[in-house]
Amino acid sequence: MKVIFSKECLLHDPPFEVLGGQRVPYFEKPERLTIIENELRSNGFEISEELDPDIELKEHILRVHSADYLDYLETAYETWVKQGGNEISVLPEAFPHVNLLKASPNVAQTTNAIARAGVSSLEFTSTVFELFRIPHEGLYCFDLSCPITKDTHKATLASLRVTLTAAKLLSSSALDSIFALCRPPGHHAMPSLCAGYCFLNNIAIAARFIQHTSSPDTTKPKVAILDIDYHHGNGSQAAFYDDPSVLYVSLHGENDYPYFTGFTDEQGSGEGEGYNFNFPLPRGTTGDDEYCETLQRAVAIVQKFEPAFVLVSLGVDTFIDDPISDFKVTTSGYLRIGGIIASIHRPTLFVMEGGYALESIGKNVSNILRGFESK
Ligand code: OKS
Ligand code: ZN
Repeated sequence: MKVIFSKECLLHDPPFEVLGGQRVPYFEKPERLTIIENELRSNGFEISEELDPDIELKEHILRVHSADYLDYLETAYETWVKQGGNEISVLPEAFPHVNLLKASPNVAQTTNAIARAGVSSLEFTSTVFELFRIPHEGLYCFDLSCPITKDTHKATLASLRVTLTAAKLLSSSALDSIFALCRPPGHHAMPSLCAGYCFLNNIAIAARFIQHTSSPDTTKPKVAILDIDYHHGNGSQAAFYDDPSVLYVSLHGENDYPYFTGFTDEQGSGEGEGYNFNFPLPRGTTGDDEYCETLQRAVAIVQKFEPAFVLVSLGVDTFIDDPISDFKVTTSGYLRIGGIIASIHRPTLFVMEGGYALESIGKNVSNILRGFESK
């Protein structure tokens, strides 16, 4: 399997995050990628650092994200520093609650950079915003895991370019699979919100990219997103919630981050009803057998949809020793997981998401890809 990678993805390197009520070293580290890169190289994978320079990122980003959010990501660091913020990172400290917005319609009009980072939760409060005619600006984060450093946006764009280069190669050639080895990850990012280490939703943008760049005389290809990261991809789910041309299927830890989404009764809306499937699995007990059984059911749903392409949100934070997650999948379990995904028999784009057990992350990712290839 061909692997696309870029060293620019390593530039995002915040020193800390706030997790479980504590300041801790940032889990989503650049080393994650270099460890995977090295492991894949020693397993004989072909790794290409040649990115497609012709893809107009902005045009494709705007199919998923809002223009004001993209502008924010581009300028947040500079504005923050100009206003006297520390030079380490932009990190919000205040999130106006929906009830605060109701009581004070001017809350989003602040020009203070600290407030702009946190004035937030547009996705949850957009109706309130419309009701009170609050301008949709400055509303960009819902947790404390997305510090924006000097080079964050550069790394984020590289991450997306890796993904879209891979998507283009897959959709324009006879390849049956390809892996976008990239970070920061994407599946939590919403139209106007960063969260959970994610800034731009790589896989959602890739799905739209494939649909919009496919040959005009064929019908718009159906795309399935299979999300095997430990966490629910709230951003990917939301991007296609009312769209029957993109199926979203996720397996994830029940009652864990991002907490407010990923329930079984989230099945899509309007025309998209019946094209969104969530499989929350119990924390603490879900191991290889339980996981693979549910994955088989998820794969059957994908097969029935008959997608032209399958996009996999590849997280290995389902691993037994992952420091922030609670499943018990083993290194050899990932071989089985790769094999089950291969049984869909469709051109498949793997996009890197989470996974934080540095000692095993390389082997775990490599096993998914090897398991896929050996079927
Ligand atoms: C809390 C965020 C902690 C969990 C982030 C999970 C990131 C991930 N502020 N998503 O797939 O791996
Ligand atoms: Zn995750």
